[in-house]
Amino acid sequence: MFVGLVGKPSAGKSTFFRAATLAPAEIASYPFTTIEPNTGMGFVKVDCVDREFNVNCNPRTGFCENHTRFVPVKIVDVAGLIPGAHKGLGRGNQFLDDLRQADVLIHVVDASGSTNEQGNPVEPGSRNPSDDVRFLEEELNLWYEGILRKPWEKFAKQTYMEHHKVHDAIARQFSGLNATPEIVNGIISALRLDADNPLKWSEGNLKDFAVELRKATKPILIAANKADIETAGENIRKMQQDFPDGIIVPCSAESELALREAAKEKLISYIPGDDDFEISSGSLSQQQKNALSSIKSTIAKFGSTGVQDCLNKAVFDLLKYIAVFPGGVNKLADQHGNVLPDCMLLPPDSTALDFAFQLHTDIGEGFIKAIDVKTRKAVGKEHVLGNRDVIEIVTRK
Ligand SMILES: Nc1nc2c(ncn2[C@@H]2O[C@H](COP(=O)(O)OP(=O)(O)O)[C@@H](O)[C@H]2O)c(=O)[nH]1
Ligand SMILES: [Mg+2]
Repeated sequence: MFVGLVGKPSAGKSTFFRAATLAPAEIASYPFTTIEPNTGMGFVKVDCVDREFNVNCNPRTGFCENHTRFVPVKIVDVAGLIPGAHKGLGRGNQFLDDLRQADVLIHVVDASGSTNEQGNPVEPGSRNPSDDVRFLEEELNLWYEGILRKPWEKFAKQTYMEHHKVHDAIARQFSGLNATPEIVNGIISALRLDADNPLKWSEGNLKDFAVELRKATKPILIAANKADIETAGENIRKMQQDFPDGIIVPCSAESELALREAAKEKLISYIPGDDDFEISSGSLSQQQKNALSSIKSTIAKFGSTGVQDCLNKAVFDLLKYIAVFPGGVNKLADQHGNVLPDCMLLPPDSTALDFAFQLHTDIGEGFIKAIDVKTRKAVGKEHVLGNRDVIEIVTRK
C-alpha cells in the first residue's frame, strides 16, 4: 500500500507527513525504513482480531495498542506541484514520477484559505480551497492525457494492425501507473469506445479516457487541513457542496504532530486517531498547557485531529481494501511464537487464492484449500475474503 501526499506549497503536506510517520515510543525498537527522503511508514488502524481469540498479538510490523492494530502503509510527501507540472514546469516531471506507483492520493488542502495558489500567505478565508481541489485534479488529468496522447497514433496503428487487444495494450502502457486490463476494459465499456479499433477514438474520447483512468488508478481523498483555523469551517462546508461525492476529512496536521510529539515525550497519553488524550506529566509549562487545551477543543469539535482518519478512509473507504490475518485453526502463532504476527491489506474482492499468492508464490501454487479460522469452515480458491478474516491456507508446498 502506497499513499501519496499531494498539494500546493504550504498546505501542510510535510507537517501531515511528519505527524503520520512519527512512531509512538512503543515501537521505537522496530527497524524503520526510510527508503528515500520524504518516504516513510504511516499506519492504518484495524480492530485487531486477537481479542476474539483471547490472546495478545505480537505484530512483526507495526504495533497493537488496546487491541487496535496499527498496520504499516508507505507514505510519500510529494513536493513541488505548481501549475503546468504536467508540462514539466518546476520539478513537475519529477513530482509526477514520484506519484506513479501511488495506490491512492491524499490531497492536503489549506482549508482555512490563508494561502494563494502558490502557497503564499493571504488574508485568511480569502482563498477558495475548492479551486485548489479542481486545479490538482486538472493537473493530474492532463498528465495522464499527455502520457496517453504522446505515443497514441503509432500505438493505435500498431495495436490495430497486429490485432492486439486494446485493453491489454493500454494496460501495459499504463502498468507503471497501476492500470490493469480489467480497469481499462471497464472504462472502454463505460465510455462505449471502440474496443477493436483505437484508430477510431476521437480527441475527446482520449481526454475522457485519460480522466477516467486517472480516477480509477489515482483516487483522491481531500484532507481539509488547518481546520483549527476559524475560517476553515465555512470553506469545508463549501467544499462539501462543491464535491458531494468526494471524501473530505477535516484535519489539523499541526495538532496531530504536537500530540504525537507530546506522547513520545510521555507528557500525555494519546493513541493516534483518538478523540481525546490525557495529560500524564505534572511538569508542563503554562505555554504547553495552553497549547494542549486549544488542541483539545479542536479535536472535540471534529472528533479527532483527522490525520489518522484520512489514512483509514483512503485505504478502507476510498480503495475499499480489507485487512486479513494469516493464522491457523490449531495455532495462531508463527514458528517463533509470535501470535498473529501479520495483518495484510488486500484489494476488494480478493479470494482465498489471491491471499495465498500474497503470502508466497509457492503457497499459491500448491493451494489445496483455505480455512476460515473464526468459523473453522473449509473454503475454496474462489472464496471471497472479508474484512478481519483470519485465514489458514492448506498447501502442497
Ligand atoms: N494552523 C495550522 N497550521 C498548519 C497546519 N498544518 C501545517 N500548518 C502550517 O502551515 C505551514 C506550511 O506547512 P508545511 O507542512 O511546511 O507545508 P507543505 O509546503 O505543504 O509541506 C507551516 O507553517 C505549518 O506549521 C494545521 O493543521 N494548522
Ligand atoms: Mg513540504
